[in-house]
Amino acid sequence: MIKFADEATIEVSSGKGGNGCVAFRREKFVPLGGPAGGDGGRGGDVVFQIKNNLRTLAHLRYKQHFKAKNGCDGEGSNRFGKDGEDVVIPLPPGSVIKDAETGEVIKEFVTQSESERFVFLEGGKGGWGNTHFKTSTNQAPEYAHAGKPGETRTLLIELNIMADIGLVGFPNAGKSSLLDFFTNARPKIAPYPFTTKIPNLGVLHVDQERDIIIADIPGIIEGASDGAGLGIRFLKHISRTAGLLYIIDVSDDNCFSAFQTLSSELKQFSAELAKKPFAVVCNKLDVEGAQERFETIRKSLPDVMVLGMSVYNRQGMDEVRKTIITLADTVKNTKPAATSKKKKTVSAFMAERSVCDTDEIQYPGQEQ
Ligand SMILES: Nc1nc2c(ncn2[C@@H]2O[C@H](COP(=O)(O)OP(=O)(O)OP(=O)(O)O)[C@@H](O)[C@H]2O)c(=O)[nH]1
Ligand SMILES: [Mg+2]
Repeated sequence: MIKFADEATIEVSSGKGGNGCVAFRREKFVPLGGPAGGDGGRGGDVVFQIKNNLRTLAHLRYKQHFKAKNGCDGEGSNRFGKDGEDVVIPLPPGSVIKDAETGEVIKEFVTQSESERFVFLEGGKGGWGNTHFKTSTNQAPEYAHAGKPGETRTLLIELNIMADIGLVGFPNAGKSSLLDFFTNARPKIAPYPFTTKIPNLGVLHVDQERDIIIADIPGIIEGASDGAGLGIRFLKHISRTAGLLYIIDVSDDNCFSAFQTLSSELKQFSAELAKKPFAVVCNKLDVEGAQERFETIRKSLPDVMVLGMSVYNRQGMDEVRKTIITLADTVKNTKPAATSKKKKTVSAFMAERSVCDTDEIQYPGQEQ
């Protein structure tokens, strides 16, 4: 099975401060020149920074130890040691930093602002050189301070992909086909279950100002919460969405219980996820008998928005598009203006990149 890099354990260390120096001024014609030992430099910090071109934690698979540079020791003639260089660890938006031992959440990156830097560990302070210890009674101190040590911590980094709309459905229902139709993503589509093995993201371009990110996750089957199929671990990636689309294949007789099965699996994963605004989309209306099944489902769920579509012959697609926009707006309308403004920038950024970009970094949607 392809492993989607959404978890990584890393060890980070800040740099040690440089030692203070013991030195004395020695110059011709300046007898007893006094102490002249400079201070040690500061150790480098451990810093995390959001990088929007990263979409997974694959880069942390190959490098798990990050160490900031130590500060340099102070020198004679009151010269300060150089500060140690920080180690900057890039993370994709949606990353959560946890203490590996306690599981305590240290930081959650919910924005996509690359300017957000999080200094996790500060480097050790540099030690004072002997100049600092000169007093009237001790004019030639023979001692200096050692630099303070850095700190080392083991961290668990988790990634929750950030998307506006999540697609939920049995395998083969047409989730990836929908993503392919509406967005720039080109996921693998095939007539067998579990074609999608890792989440795919796509951007639906609404207008100049607005894009909606849609997440297509691997199919859910009955018992997924107990580990059946690919399980429900990917559901966490749609936990921050504004709304969900349940995709139901109405060319299949299983369709009548599909919604109940899916929503109960979701509930077992997280009650909050199951409470998100949603709509049901019945797909494959072009197939014989599908229209009747669709009508039956619609009648059986009077309080739910149930739409019909066929990606195959482009039927009902406008309605589905409108529903996606309405669902994505639900959160926007309940949040303060500042937040929704941010959201725009977020998605506008996403629009600039193709989900199929080739890079050394693995992107969701790059299924091999
Ligand atoms: N007849 C018909 N077939 C469709 C339609 N939409 C999708 N399909 C087909 O259904 C099959 C499954 O489509 P996918 O989009 O891969 O389904 P999925 O839900 O992503 O499946 P998994 O990734 O396995 O969970 C493919 O063979 C599609 O061509 C439709 O509207 N009508
Ligand atoms: Mg798929």
